Amino acid sequence: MIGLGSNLGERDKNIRTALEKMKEKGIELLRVSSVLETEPYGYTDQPKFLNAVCLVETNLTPDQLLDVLLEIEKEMGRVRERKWGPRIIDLDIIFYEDLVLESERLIVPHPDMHNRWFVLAPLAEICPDYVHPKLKKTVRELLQELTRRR
Ligand code: A4P
Ligand code: MG
Repeated sequence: MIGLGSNLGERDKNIRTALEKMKEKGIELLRVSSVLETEPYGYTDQPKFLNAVCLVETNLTPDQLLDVLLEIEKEMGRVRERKWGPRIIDLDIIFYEDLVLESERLIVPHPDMHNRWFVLAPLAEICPDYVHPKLKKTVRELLQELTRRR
């Protein structure tokens, strides 16, 4: 499961381009959520985001998948400036099957996904019953909890 976000330039086009590039690189898109406009999270003094998530099928290992995603970000001209700051495109691995992985460069499931409406809302659209392998709760439950907390 991959999360997409953009809050610079032609945001909708950036999301579409990233999806196209994933396909070109042999990542099969099984389901793609709606694209939602979301309030910036973390560093809030920045433009609104468009966010989406997609369920993919790939033979790539998590590390290889991350490499491909970083390559796409680079091809699309993303420059890393501020943590949580504005970006043309941000591609995150949210889940990888029911794998739990914490290495130097990659943490799966994404460590903050359960606190992020912009991840959980589109996820709930395409896979509400998916169980978070570490928290042992469904996406639907995580979204309900977050909504209650907000
Ligand atoms: N990395 C570790 N785990 C992962 C993973 N599961 N998926 C490492 C992808 N990357 C992972 O990422 C830095 C490094 O994280 C990668 O090189 C990889 O080795 P980054 O995207 O360059 O860093 P960043 O984006 O500046 O910081 P961070 O904490 O990753 O930010 P996030 O979590 O990506 O959040 N508000 C709204 N509404 N919508 C958004 O999409 N996005 C952010 C950025 C903030 N606020 C937002 C949104
Ligand atoms: Mg990221």
